[in-house]
Amino acid sequence: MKPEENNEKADQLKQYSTSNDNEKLTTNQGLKINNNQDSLKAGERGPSLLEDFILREKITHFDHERIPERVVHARGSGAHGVFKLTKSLAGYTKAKFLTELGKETPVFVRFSTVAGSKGSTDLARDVRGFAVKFYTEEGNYDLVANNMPVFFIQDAIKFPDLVHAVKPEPDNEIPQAASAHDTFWDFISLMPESMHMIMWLMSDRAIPRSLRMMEGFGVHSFKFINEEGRVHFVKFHFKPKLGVHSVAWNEAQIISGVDSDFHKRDLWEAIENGDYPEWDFGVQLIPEEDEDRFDFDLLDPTKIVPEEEVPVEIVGTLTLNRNPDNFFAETEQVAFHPGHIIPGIDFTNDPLLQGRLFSYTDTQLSRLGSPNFHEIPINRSINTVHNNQRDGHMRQQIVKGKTSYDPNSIGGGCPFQAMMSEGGFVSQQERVSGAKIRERSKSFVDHYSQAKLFYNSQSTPEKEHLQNALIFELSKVTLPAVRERVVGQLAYIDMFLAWRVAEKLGVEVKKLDWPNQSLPADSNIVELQSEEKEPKTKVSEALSMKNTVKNTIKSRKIGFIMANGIDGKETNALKIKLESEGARVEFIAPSLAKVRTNDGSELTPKHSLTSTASVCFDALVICSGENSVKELMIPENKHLVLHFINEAYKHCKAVYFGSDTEPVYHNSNVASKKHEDPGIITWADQDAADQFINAIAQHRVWDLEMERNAQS
Ligand code: HDE
Repeated sequence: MKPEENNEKADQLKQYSTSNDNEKLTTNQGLKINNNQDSLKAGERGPSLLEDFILREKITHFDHERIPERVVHARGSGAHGVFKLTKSLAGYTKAKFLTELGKETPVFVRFSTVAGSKGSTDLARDVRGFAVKFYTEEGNYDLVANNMPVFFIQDAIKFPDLVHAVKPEPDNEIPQAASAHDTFWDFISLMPESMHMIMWLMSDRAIPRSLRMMEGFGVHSFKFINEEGRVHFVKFHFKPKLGVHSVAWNEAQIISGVDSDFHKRDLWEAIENGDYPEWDFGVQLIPEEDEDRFDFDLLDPTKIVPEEEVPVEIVGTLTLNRNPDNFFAETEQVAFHPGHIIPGIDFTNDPLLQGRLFSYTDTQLSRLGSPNFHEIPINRSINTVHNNQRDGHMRQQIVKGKTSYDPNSIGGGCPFQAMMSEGGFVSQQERVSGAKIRERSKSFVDHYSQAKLFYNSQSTPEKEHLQNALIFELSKVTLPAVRERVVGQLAYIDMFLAWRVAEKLGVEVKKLDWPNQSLPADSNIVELQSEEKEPKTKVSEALSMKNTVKNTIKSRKIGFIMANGIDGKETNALKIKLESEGARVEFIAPSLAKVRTNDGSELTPKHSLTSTASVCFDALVICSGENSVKELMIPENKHLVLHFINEAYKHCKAVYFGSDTEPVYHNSNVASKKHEDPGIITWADQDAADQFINAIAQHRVWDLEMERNAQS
């Protein structure tokens, strides 16, 4: 499906966009403006006049351009797309967009970081939001998901505490978009329920290569209800067709300086290039009667349902195929809400989800300023809205007639309630009873088993990255007691992990003896040790990125380093081969001046050696050509070229050395490469181009990271 085809939402939005064909500049009242360069003054050099309604209108509007940024998830990137159902879920839910095979539903997706302000870097170590608005015929359905399947806390009442702890510290507003500071780790050290999420946050999942290369998870258990009223618990998953891939932490920090819009730009460019990002949409289905079959509580948002215990069934494809026309109107004003739901889907009693159901309307009121935020084009349902809600700031709808109440006879009784058979939403009739209590369920008390499961499921390089992330973060913590408490927590997950981190922090590993801590007697962390369990699933392959999709180089960015005199034929042949596999080639030269090839043609570099960096590419090619190599090796260029290569090498990327590039190769750190490094391909290798393609598809040679770093 092409973006412009069959996209009702696109048509709907078009009505609101201004076209610019030969149109004249006007005020907001439609008055044509004759001079937009000068204000109205008393004489050429005289004072400006209050009478200048054009100046005042323009400046007043400008003064009010900013709206409050989201209190969390402020920095975001959005795109339009389509969801296509490939397998009907009619046995499980009556939601039409999930039952009518082949049905295409327009969507708007917003990805975000959580902690940073709107202008912060994309590459912060953080959770990513993955919020999807499905514009279904039955109303908007929002799946407000994250790229990690669990959360820090079990109860909504702790959310403001969590967010206050991770945000910049209130006295000096430092640090921006970073969890590596005292207040975050102080809070975490006292909240053992966060440990599973901390494993995810310290893993490479928190520094994705691209928004297109990360998973999405609904986190909570939701409910599906079918036509017969049968209930299943459901967990939602998005799995990227390009696989789940991340950058190195050192690389993330450099990207934040070189291109802090790295993810936003990558998403935008991919869609502009027609490399539409795609995800498989999957569900884990659990019959209602099996609710108690697990060694954890399905209502606990700090737990996953291991895929080994309940496989993910793929039922659809999410494709993003159109960039927004206007960031503010669409990506900034889009208002998600887990409570935007449709018949066939329902909530569970997960106490985190229950709190979210309150929070999101409230936040939109404060952020968008009016209960009419649903009338903003990006938020409009494609199903027409009829109700008796009226007026309010910025009301758009002009409702005819006298009645705005129900029941009425004057308006003929309209609008009518819909029966269930007509698509009216009816909540699941769940029997609920219990004393009114403010307590945590005992079934939520095991905080370490799944943290262990996650850690044990990681490959060796992933474990090392996780250890190093903890060392980095905790080294920024100034309070020794906080560091010690975190290490004490880690000891419940893995003794080696705790020891390694402790060693680098200069603290001892002491398994926390909670009752001896100076905590309130009724603190929720007291009962822990006795509840430590072995998870039923010991290792889950789905949790390691090592096992992700590695069979494509589609949309990967390959930097070709070149100078005058490159071998036009050889370079072009490699370029064509890479592009035929879907990769994107960009030329990097000492300057932006055109580069002459040895066969007399000209190439236009996109970047100069100083305007970009290796961290912006997935792989490098050092182009062949004797004269080109000579120019790359003159003193002015040499250190830049070698820095490029050595940095890419350190970040475990694939590097290809064309013929004649021996002088570059021997001057770089790569020269001492072990023969078994499959990421370094030289002129001497057989089937070099194929080997290079395979190496790029592997994403990185993480297994050789230690060796490569030792040589750097
Ligand atoms: Fe959110 N969250 N959240 N959250 N959340 C917001 O709503 C909140 C939680 C998530 O791109 C806010 O419109 C509470 C879990 C995403 O616009 C706010 C709790 C998950 C986005 C809010 C949670 C999320 C938000 C801020 C604990 C993963 C960005 C702006 C009870 C399943 C949506 C806004 C976008 C945004 C509250 C926990 C995902 C304040 C109270 C768990 C992806 O309403």
